[in-house]
Amino acid sequence: MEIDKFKTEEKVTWCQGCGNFGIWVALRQAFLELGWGPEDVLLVYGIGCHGHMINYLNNYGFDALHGRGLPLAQGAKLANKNLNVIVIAGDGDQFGEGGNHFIHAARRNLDITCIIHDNQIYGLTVGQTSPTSEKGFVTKSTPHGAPDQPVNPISLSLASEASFVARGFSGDVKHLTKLFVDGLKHKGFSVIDVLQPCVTLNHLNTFQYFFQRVYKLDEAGHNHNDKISAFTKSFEWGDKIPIGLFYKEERPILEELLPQLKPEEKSLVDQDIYNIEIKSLFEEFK
Ligand SMILES: Cc1ncc(C[n+]2csc(CCOP(=O)(O)OP(=O)(O)O)c2C)c(N)n1
Repeated sequence: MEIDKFKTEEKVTWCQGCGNFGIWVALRQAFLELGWGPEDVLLVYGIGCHGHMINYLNNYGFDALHGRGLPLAQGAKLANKNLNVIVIAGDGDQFGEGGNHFIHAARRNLDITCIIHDNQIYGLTVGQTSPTSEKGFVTKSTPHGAPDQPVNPISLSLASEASFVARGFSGDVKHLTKLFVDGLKHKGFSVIDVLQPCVTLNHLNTFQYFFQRVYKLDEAGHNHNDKISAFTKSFEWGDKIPIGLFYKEERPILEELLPQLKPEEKSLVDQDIYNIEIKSLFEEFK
């Protein structure tokens, strides 16, 4: 079982049947297909049930603050461009507290992958409305139904200029693995929003709910190079819910646009900082 090399011996404490299991398996399968070892990857985690994955994956991991995975991940990638950097976020984590980071990370186009465990609820704090909860959704924090329009992760990603935008479903691990492989291979900021049912607290957006509704964009002839079609598809939610790759574009990543990070330069962590002449700098600021 080669896939087990990415796993720790920790006891998994997610609820039985949790949608996080599908993501956990698909991610390990993707690493295997990419030929990456545990040491080739840094995962930066937000705070929430999704963040518990740090205990179950055997890669480099960093537990960020709630919503702050992206700033840390960007710092790590800027310092060491040879690392494959992934952010593991929740819908509350990334679109609530971390919403502003998301917009700017997307348009910056560093070579990072952001995976959102989208269960449309706050899981770890046991069941408050999240930014992606459906309007009218009744929870402890909205007993009369959520009054706000939900954030649309796909159209937000497109409008924020993410260069790879996809949606997966944790009930279809094979399809999700392919999206992870493609997103991780993509040179630039890739977003994969994963429909991840919370079996304990969200009794609306269940596995059954999604099994009845999801269909695959590639099988429906969607052109993922067309941003207008991607936007149109992003608004489809109801009896039919599209999954797959909405949009992909090739454009220079941040590293290619900054002289000090250019491909021919070594990673910042590998550069010699011991014999730098800094006197002239100090003179300038006198
Ligand atoms: C700054 C800050 N605000 C609030 C919290 C409390 N908190 C911890 S987890 C969480 C919600 C988690 O929901 P989500 O991001 O959707 O992740 P899930 O647990 O569903 O995976 C909140 C509000 C916190 N830890 N830090």
